[in-house]
Parts: sequence; C-alpha cells; structure tokens
Amino acid sequence: MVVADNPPVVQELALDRDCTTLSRHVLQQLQSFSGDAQELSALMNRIGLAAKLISRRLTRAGLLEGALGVTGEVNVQGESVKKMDVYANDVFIAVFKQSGLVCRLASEEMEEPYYIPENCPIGRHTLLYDPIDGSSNVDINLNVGSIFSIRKQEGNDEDGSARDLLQAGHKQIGAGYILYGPSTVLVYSMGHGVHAFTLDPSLGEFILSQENVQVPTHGPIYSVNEGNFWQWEEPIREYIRYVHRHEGYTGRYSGALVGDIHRILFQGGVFLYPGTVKKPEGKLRLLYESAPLAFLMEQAGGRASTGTQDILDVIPERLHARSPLVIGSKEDVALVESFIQDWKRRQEEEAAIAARS
Ligand code: P6P
Repeated sequence: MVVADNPPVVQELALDRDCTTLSRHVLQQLQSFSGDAQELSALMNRIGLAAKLISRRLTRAGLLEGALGVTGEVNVQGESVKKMDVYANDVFIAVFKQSGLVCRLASEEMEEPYYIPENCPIGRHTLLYDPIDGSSNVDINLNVGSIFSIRKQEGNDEDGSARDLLQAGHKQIGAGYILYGPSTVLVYSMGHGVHAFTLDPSLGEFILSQENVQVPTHGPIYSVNEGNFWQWEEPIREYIRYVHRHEGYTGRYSGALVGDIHRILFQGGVFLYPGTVKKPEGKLRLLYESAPLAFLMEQAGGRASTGTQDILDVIPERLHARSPLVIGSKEDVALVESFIQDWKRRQEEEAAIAARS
C-alpha cells in the first residue's frame, strides 16, 4: 500500500495556501466581488507585478551594465538619484498603463503627479509611492523597499493640481510596502488588518505567509540614526539617554526605512526620525512614507505620531511635505511622546516663572 507523504487534508491546506494570492486575498478582505473590490484587487495585483519586476532587477543588478550607481541627477527632494530609483519609478508607471485602474501616480521621484490619460475617466484611485526607499543600500546589496499608499480621487482634478491628495492619512484606502531582502515580502492592509505575502519565485506569485500581523505592545528595539544626536531637540536626547541607561533595549538601524519598520512590526519597539537642525520637519515624506506606514502600524495595533500629533491626522500643505516620525509599539511610542510632553511642560513652567520675576 502506498502511503501519501502528506495526508489529503494537509495537501489540501497547502494547495489552498498556495492559491491564496494577493488578488484573491484582497477580495476575501473586502468580502465583496463588487466593481470597487475587483478594482482594488486588480490594483494590488499590479503592485505585485511591479514588486516582482523590481525584485528581479535587484537580484541581478550587480551583473547588469548600468543598473547600479547614480544618474547624476538630483530629485525634487534634493537627493542624488540612483539608477535603480529611476528604473523602479518607471516600473510603477508601466504596470498601470492600459490598466484603467489608476488615473494618477505621485512619487518621491516626480515633482508633479503623473497622469495616465487612458485610465483617467474610469480609474478613480491614485497611487502614491516611494519606488525604492533606502536606495543608498542598493549599491552595497543591503535591503531596500518600496512603499505605497492608495487613495480615492476626489473631484475631477480639472487643473491637474491634485489638491485632493493633500488630506489626512485617515483618508487612505490601503497601504503597504515591499521589502527586498533575502526573500521579497509584500505587507499590506486595506483597513482589515495587516497581511504578509512572500514571493515564491518558482511560481512567480506572492503567497500568503502571515495574516493579521499584530505588533507587540512593547519591544526591545529602538531604531534611530544616533549620528544626528547633536541635531535633536532636548527631549529626544533625553529619551536616547534613557534607553542607554536602562536594560532591555537594543539599537538597530539599517538606513532603509522599510527594513527597520518591518523589524519593528514583527518584533516590537520604536523607530524614530525626529526633526533635526538641518531638517526641522524631519527627513521622511508624509504622503508616501510616514502616512502609509502609519496606516499599517495602526492596523497592526501600534501607533505612529510626529511626537506630538498622530501621523494619520496630519494634513500636508504640499505633495512632498515631510514630517517627524515616531512609529511602532504602542508603549514605546507613548514613552517617546512622554519625554516631549514633560519637556514642553517644564519649558512652560520656566517661562511662567520668568514672566513673574
Ligand atoms: P539617514 C533613505 O534615504 C531614507 O529615506 C529612509 O529609507 C531611511 O530611514 C532614512 O532615509 C535614512 O536617513 O539620515 O539616517 O541616512
């Protein structure tokens, strides 16, 4: 008698899991087969295609002429543009052409939103994205990521100003990131929990690897560029001195936001990019970095703030607005905020005393 390696039930479960692709999962999440649900499912599928194309390029970049290094250009952020930045940005544009899904794209790499005319009357979604986040890591083969945010277009944007994008992060319909690491992982939420997919290169599909990810309420990790210590305001310095003097904290910082956030999401702790002397508003961009990650983190039971205001409440004045970011486990974000609140209170008390003297 031949005994199957895996009993039928186990085989069936494994097969069902391998069939839980991105597009199917979105429909399960939305519990609907409506036109809007189908559109979001197809949109996520296109993001998955972009991720596969970028992942393929990254894994072979060291062997491809002209894939690595800088273009010699400077982007709207005033940052040196890597060739991979341009490639990844073009990939996101290419996967949405002739899709009818997305009328506008807004990217860290493009000063103005990019319109896809054939999609515009029908496609009512806008994709905001950072095509390659942490591109300084690309040339040294360390992890990088892509970050995306999905918003509904409001109004007809007749003048092409895309002013309807300048709204709070609560307006996001969905958000996520792709981490290009030892494996390529796509993490997303459509407002019904956070779910992780791993690219199976043998299938060329993202397969569900973890559902309803929950960030621990506290974790040991604090993730910050301590080289900026001299540029921070006093309360942030006080927080760093605190974690230096108390057992149970570990510093981890990769220089690439997506990898640092992924670690916090799964192991707990806090990531900080506070305002600095050179960048008082912080370095990270609100609409396509902080807000989508805040959406995810809150869906996973964590928090994200500027240090004084929830990120999802911040309304940007311009497309490429920056914001300070404190994000991660509820308790750890609250601890950072407590140092800021205490410092502000002491400042007010001292000012009141000075005013009376
Ligand atoms: P710093 C990469 O340039 C990036 O935008 C994020 O991915 C990363 O978290 C941050 O900047 C790193 O900045 O100033 O610490 O090098």
